[in-house]
Amino acid sequence: MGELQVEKHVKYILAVEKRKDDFESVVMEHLRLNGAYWGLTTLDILGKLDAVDQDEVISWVMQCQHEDDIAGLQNEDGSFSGDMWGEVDTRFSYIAICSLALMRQLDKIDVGNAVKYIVSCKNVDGGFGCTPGAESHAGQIFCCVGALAITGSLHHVDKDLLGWWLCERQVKSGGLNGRPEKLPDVCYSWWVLSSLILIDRVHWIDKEKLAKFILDCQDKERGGISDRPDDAVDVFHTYFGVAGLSLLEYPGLKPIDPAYALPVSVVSKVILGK
Ligand code: 3PZ
Ligand code: ZN
Repeated sequence: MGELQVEKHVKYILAVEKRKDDFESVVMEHLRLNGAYWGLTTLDILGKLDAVDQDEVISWVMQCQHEDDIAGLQNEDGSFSGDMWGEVDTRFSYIAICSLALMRQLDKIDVGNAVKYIVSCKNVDGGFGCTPGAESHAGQIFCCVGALAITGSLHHVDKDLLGWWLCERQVKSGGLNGRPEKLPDVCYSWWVLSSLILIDRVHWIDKEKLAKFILDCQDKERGGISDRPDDAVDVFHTYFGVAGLSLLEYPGLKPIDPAYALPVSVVSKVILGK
């Protein structure tokens, strides 16, 4: 497996950032703000944020802001739509609650109703889906448990039942999958592990085997991390791999907050003012 290739991953992220005009990047245009978040947060966890020109990043991010606001997307039943077209999903509840908490503006929405909607998406297996009655999925569980953690509502979660479902996601190789019978994938190291930490059940999986699985997904020559060993790397799995290793307390990495998916240092600065 070997060690985390810190310098190689920094080089890989900087190269992706520069390569804005090739085919792959044009196809991914709508993902560029997500890409900036994945790339910059990875650099921060690795302690290498000074590798980018911060003023340049800030002015580019500011260009992406629109007039419309998050609170306007909350519906009568407490759910959130993703945009003006109206699709409803607990992913949007998480994004709204996480962003407003970071801006200390949760008072702009009906938090009680938002929590009620998320709880209505809870299933008999202890997990959560994207809408009421929809199948449990680890990505959706992270969104719901994260939003409940941020709003201080984790008492709505059956921790033993959900912990059981989540720890069953670990397969022989040590990796985690998102649903029963699926292949393991590095990004589920984040969705599953962060949820287990938030409900105090992380000791129910083999942390060492998971760390080994993530390290096995590195491209040791060119940098970057893939979904599973020997696949093509991308910024998304590079971020969730490094973030997963941070949750596993891999040496030399900055700690990441399991609910906000941002470095603990960023969350405390933004929310507590230091
Ligand atoms: C990937 N998106 O819909 S996407 C994403 N997936 O925009 C970004 N694990 O084909 C990258 N799968 C790579 N760079 C994959 C973001 C998806 C997640 C797909 C994926 C990841 C397994 C199949 C949804 C936050 C934001 C968005 C998502 C999840 C969490 C794709 C396929 C889909 C997408 C982008 C590229 C390469 C990168
Ligand atoms: Zn993945």
